[in-house]
Amino acid sequence: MKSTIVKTLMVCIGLVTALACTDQKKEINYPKTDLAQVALIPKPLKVVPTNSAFGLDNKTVIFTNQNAKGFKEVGEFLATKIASRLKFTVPVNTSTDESVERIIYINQTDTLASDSPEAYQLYIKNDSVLLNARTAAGAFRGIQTLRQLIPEHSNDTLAEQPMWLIPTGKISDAPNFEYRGAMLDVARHFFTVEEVKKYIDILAYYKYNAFHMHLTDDQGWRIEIKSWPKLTEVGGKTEVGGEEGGFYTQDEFKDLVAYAAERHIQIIPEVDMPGHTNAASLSYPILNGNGKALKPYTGTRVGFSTFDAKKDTVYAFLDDVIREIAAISPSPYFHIGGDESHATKKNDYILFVEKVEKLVQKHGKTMVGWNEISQAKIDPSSVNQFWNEPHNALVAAENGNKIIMSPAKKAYLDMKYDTLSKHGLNWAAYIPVNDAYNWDPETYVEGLSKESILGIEAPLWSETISNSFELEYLAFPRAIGYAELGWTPAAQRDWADYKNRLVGQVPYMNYMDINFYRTNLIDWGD
Ligand code: TNX
Repeated sequence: MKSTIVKTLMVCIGLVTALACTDQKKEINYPKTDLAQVALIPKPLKVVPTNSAFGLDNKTVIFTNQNAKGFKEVGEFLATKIASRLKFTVPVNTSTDESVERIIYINQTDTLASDSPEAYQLYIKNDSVLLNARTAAGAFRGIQTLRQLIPEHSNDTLAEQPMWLIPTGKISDAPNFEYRGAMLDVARHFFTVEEVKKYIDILAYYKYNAFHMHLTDDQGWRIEIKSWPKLTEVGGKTEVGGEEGGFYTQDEFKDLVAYAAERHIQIIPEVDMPGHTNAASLSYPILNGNGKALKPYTGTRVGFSTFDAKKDTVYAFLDDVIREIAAISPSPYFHIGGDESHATKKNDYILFVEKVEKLVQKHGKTMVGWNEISQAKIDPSSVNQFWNEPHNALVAAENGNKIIMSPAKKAYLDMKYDTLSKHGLNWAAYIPVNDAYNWDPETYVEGLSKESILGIEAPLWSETISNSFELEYLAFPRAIGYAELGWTPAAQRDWADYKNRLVGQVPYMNYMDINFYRTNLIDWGD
C-alpha cells in the first residue's frame, strides 16, 4: 500500500488539473452534491462545481509537502479539527495503512494565478482533495474553506462507517485586502487567555489574519513589563465597574502570540498614549501630565488623562515598554493608540507622537496609530487607523501612509445592534447586522484610493462587556460579515445571498457554543 500512496501522490502532484488520484479500492456511488450551494464565508473568488462528492471518513489520510515551511503543521491543524468534530483520526504524513482509500494533499506551489501569499486553490475529486498554496498561510486559509465544506451530518449508508460528503469541484481564491483584523479591548475589562483564544479560534475559521489587542487604557494596564513592575501590580488591578481586573504575564502573552501564529494570525499589541493613560500614571505618578491628583478609574469617560510629553523620564519609560513588548511580539506592527488625547496640548501631542514613532522604529517595528496621529509629521511607512475623521485619513494617505479602515459608524463591534441591545454603546450609530455588511471599505472615505488601504479591522471596545458570553453577543454575527468585507471584492458581495450563507453558519456557531445575536433581520430557520 505504501507504494500505492506514493504513486497516488506522484500522480496528484504531477497532474493537478487532470482527473488523477483514482486509486480507489471499491467504487462508491456518490450522490450529487453542489459545491456552489455550500454556505462559504467569506465567499471565494471562483467556484466551479463538478457535482459529485469526496467521502471524508476514517480511511482518509492527509499528506503535505514535506520540505515547505509550515505545511505539515497546516495538515496537523486540519487533522486536529477533524478529530475533535468528527471523532476520528486522520493520519498526517504517516499512513502506511492498507485501508487508506482517500487522500487530502496539501501542496506548495508557486504557480497560482494570484500573487497573494494567502491565495489557494482547492481541487476536490472523488478520491482526492488537492490543496495548492504558495505559502503555509495560504494553505491555512484553504483548509478553513475545506472545514466549511464538511457537512453537519454524515451519510451513513454509503460505506460501513459514516462518511461526510464534500462536494467536488474547483475553488480558486485570494483575499481582496492583505490586512483583515479584529481588535479586542482587554483594558476596560480584562479577558482571560482562554477567552481570548476562543475568539481567535473563531476569527481564524473566517480567515482573519490580524488580532489587535488594546492592552492599556485609563482603567487598566494588562501586560507585564519587567522593568516597571507597578504597571501590573497597581495598574492591572482595576477595570470598569470596579471588578478586580487582571493582566497577562509575558509568558502568557507569548502563549497567545504562538496560539494566534498557529492560525496564521498576527497579534498587534497596542499601548494607548499619550491619553488613555490613567492606569500607567497611577502606577508611576512621574509620568502624569495633567497636573491633577491621581486615583484609580473605573468609569467610562475618555479624554481626561495624559502623559507629560515634555519629560525625558516619559520617553525612557516608553523605550523600556516598547523594547520589552517588541521582544515578545513578532508582528511587524506596534500600535501607539494616539486617540482622544483631549488633555494633551496640540503641540505636545505632535512632539510626543513624533518621538514615540522613533522609539517604535528603534525597536524594529512599524508604528500604527488611530487617525489623530496624522496631525504629526510621521514617516510614510507608518500606518493610520481610520475610526472617525475622514479628513485625517486623507491627510495620512497624502503623506504616503497606508490606512486600516475601522469607521465607527459601520465597523465598531461595540455599537448596539438596535435600541433593544443588551450590551453596547450607541454614540456612533446603531449597527444592525445588515448595516454592518452593507458598506464598502474601498469607497467609504471619498477621495481615498484602494492603493492607500491596507485593509479593514473591526474593533470591540469593552466598556459594556466582561466575558466571552457578552463578547460574542456583540461580535457575532457581525464579525463574520467583516471577514467577508476584508476578503471578498465588493462586486461579489450581496446581502440577500450573504444572509443565506450566514444561516448556514448556525451549526458551526452552535458547535462552538457561540452566543450570537439572533437578529430578526434573518430567518434563522427555527
Ligand atoms: C472611542 S475609537 C474610543 C475608545 C472607546 C470607544 C467606545 C477610539 C480610538 N477611541 O476609547 O472605547 O470610542 O466606542
